[in-house]
Amino acid sequence: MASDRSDGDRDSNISEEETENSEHELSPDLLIKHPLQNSWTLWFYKNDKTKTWEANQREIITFSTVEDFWALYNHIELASRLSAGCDYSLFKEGIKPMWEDEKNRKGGRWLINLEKKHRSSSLDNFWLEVVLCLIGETFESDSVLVNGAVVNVRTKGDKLAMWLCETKPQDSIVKIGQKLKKRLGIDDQVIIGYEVHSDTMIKQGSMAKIRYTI
Ligand code: MGP
Repeated sequence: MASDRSDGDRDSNISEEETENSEHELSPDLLIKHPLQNSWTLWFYKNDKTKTWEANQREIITFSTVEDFWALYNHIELASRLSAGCDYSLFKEGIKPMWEDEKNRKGGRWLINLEKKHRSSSLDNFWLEVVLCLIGETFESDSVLVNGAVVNVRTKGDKLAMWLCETKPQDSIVKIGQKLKKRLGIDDQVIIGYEVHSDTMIKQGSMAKIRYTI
């Protein structure tokens, strides 16, 4: 999963910084990291058939500053490069990325199904945008309803989901979905649905009952 991605721009930034550091002492202001409102934990799921679903979920790291987020993001593999069957989940610290967690038990998810062809064009941008919505508390007062988000890398088509802790009030749940759709630049004609976890758990076939659509 680790990749230490770097591109030309980033390389030149680092070398500029390194040059600066060696010439001057950094002022204390530049050493202070920018705290996030919440601490977030990254989880990685790898489909090992010899283990239970729960045992395949691995807690990777918790971060609580902007700088630590970018250090992590630049270090790990892009979602589009993970093997089929893997997931990344980013949840508020203390919440496990599973239906059974006390904070998820009564909640649900806004689900975005991607067509296969969108892995190369959209998956990584969408996932980054979803993550920035989370850590940037984009949903203002409704951000308290947000538990986390998951990206499922699947041969049949990748999925992105934002997990919320409640299924009501409808207007707050819908507002979050609309904002998410707007941030991702998803066309108005494309309909996304909100599923309640208790329905997803017992779904027959590939579709769970949809509570709200936008
Ligand atoms: P999935 O990984 O969310 O989707 O669920 P996938 O692989 O696209 O499969 P599909 O069924 O949606 O088409 C796959 C399976 O993982 C589920 O059927 C469950 O067996 C298990 N699973 C997924 N989640 C999110 C949970 C969870 O929160 N708790 C438990 N116990 N099992 C889960």
